[in-house]
Amino acid sequence: MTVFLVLIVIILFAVAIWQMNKIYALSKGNSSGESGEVANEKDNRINAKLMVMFMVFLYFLMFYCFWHYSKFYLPEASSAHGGKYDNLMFISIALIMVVQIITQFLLHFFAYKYKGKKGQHALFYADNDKLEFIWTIIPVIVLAGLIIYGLFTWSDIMNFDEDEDALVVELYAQRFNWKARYAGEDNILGDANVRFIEGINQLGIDPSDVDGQDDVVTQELHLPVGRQVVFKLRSQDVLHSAYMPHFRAQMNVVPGMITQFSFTPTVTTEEIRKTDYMQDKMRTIQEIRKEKSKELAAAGEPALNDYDEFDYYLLCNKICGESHYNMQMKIIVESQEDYDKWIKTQKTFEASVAQ
Ligand SMILES: [Cu+2]
Repeated sequence: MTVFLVLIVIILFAVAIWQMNKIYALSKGNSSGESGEVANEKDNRINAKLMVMFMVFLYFLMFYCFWHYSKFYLPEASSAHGGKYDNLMFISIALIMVVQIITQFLLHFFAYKYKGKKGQHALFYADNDKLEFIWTIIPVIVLAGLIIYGLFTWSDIMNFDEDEDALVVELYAQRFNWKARYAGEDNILGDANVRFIEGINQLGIDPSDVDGQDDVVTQELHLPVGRQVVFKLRSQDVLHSAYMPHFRAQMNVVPGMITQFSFTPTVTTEEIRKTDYMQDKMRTIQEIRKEKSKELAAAGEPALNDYDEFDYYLLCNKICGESHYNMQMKIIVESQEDYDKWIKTQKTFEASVAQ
């Protein structure tokens, strides 16, 4: 790959030198009119047609990409605010699509229509206040509308009120794993600081803080469906980003400060597994894995392990080191009862220290 890139650079450099040489010769007036460097009627016609062909190619490429890559779209959001987020995204993309289809057409069509012709000169047209007003005011109104709509959506999602019964969970990022800390019976997270990290106390919970005694540290993130969750995010080392694509949630995790995000999960893990979207997706993934396993077997390597059920994941979305790609934690959205059952099986901070 490196050799290939170096070769391309050398070739492009040679072409650049060659072109500069040609420009230099042109500027000296050494070219010989018709047969030489100055474009003639035929060149102009060819270039005009190429312009139209390029436009058709661009349109084709755009629709092909939409068709071919649409299978990578995320399913409907599994959080209460997700719909608003998707709406904003859809409106922005739709607007960009409409405007670019029109402007691409105008750009290439005019290049075709007004191709160079012998004896034809451009019209001298100084200015037109009305035209300038129109093409200034329309983008101003559209952009202002889009920005205001975006700001409202943003503050709607980010400035949340904490419900009385909101579940408080800390997400703790370390290169290269996540841990979750539940606030326990009192729903208050105990103070924590890296200075307290010792032995089993990997999150640095302050052992003298009463609020921290009932905190529960887990390797899996269980969330009760339909209940607001308030995430408090901390990082032990570098900048990470907590990314939960199915819930349309992402927040930077910054060492030395606590960031937060909140959402209400609306679709349980069981429910999303049963959707047509997920069933289709799993079938495709399993086929790909089967093929890959065959290849691996042929090379004498162990086959891939089974992957038959979808799970939500919390991922890291900041390149934080060599194993960043594998920094993830399983998320299980379940009923309040199932959640209660699960959290009872987990050890409190007090109990694990005593042990
Ligand atoms: Cu990370």
